[in-house]
Amino acid sequence: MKRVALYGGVFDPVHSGHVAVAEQILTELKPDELFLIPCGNPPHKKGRRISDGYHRAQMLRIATQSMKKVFVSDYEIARTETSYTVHTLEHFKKKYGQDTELIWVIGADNIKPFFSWYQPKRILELATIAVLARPGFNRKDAQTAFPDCYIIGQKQINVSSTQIRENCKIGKSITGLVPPSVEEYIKEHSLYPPTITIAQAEQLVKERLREHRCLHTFGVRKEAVRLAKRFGADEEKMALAALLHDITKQISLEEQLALCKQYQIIPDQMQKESTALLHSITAEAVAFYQLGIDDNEILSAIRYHTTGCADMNLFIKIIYLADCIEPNREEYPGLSEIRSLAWENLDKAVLASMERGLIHLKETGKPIHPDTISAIESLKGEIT
Ligand code: DGI
Ligand code: FE
Ligand code: FE
Repeated sequence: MKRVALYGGVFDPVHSGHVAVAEQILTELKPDELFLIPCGNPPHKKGRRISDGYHRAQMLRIATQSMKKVFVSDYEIARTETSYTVHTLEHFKKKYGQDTELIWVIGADNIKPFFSWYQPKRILELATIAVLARPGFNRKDAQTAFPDCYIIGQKQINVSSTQIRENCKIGKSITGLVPPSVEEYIKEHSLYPPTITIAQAEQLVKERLREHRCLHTFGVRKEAVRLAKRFGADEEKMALAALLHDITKQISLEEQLALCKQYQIIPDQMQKESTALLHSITAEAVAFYQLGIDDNEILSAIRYHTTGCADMNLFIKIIYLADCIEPNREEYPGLSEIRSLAWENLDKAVLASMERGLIHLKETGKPIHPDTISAIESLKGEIT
């Protein structure tokens, strides 16, 4: 019977420990093929933004290029929706048919969580589990959970992707922690740039934005931090989001489209035609790829500061609102009402401000972006 082993992970980035595990899977399980499967990239979740799937897969290819029988699967990174293990296994089952044994490799720390994964029973119908032993690992735990499982004796390698990213962020060497070719790739694509400080962000604003826009940006920062205090959000994170929200506002549409191309972002038709919509998308990309910001709350606040979106978090709401009511904003009908409402009821203020924006768009004959519509509908649902 043909045997195919599948080893999934975030691989941001792949490191020497992963490579050692892959070697061990080959020597201990002797599968006909081993697939390394980087997971998809669920956008705008809380926590850290994962690097682009394309780069994570490329690093895996480079790290394992000399290993026979090892392949990298793009299946999960190519899916836009969350990819559950069960979907991946169905995919491989279809590809190889009933006569192939699929082996799903998990870490020992995943034995308990496994049973709260999506459709664990189906997973066990589709695949045999292989558990990576860790120091302090108890064989019985694995065998009780999965009676027919394989156990792979893992060597202890003290390296983690987190450590690698953190080293990169402070300019510390990662030599020896990743294969040399991966180190080269990380440098070449500056995958983990150092995170910009607030002082550096202020400087960047002054360099990239003309005086009027600078004043606006510093006004947004002031207002956003005030609202962060009022509603209990992290003030430093809010300040960074505010400082960077319009960082690409004064580059041409052509340059903005070039940034999209560079970072493999596909804008929709409306965004392609207007810097008013595109600048928030390119600002997010610059923050992530060039300025080393990987915090999803900051990134999503930048990304949605122009239109809003469904189910906005506190950061998105505050940056959206601060953008509209900052002290240097030119007067518009309803501004003072929205300003006083902001202190009392954030949601109502954001909604009022969005509805005011909608009137303006209708008056000027601009098309309404679907995110603007979802934002308003979603917020109305939250308020009532
Ligand atoms: O960048 P700012 O000027 O500080 O403010 P912003 O990022 O909120 O951009 C405001 C511009 O975006 C304004 O010209 C209107 C435009 N805009 C906002 N929502 C939509 C929109 N344009 C279109 N076509 N559709 C929208 O839904
Ligand atoms: Fe803007
Ligand atoms: Fe702005």
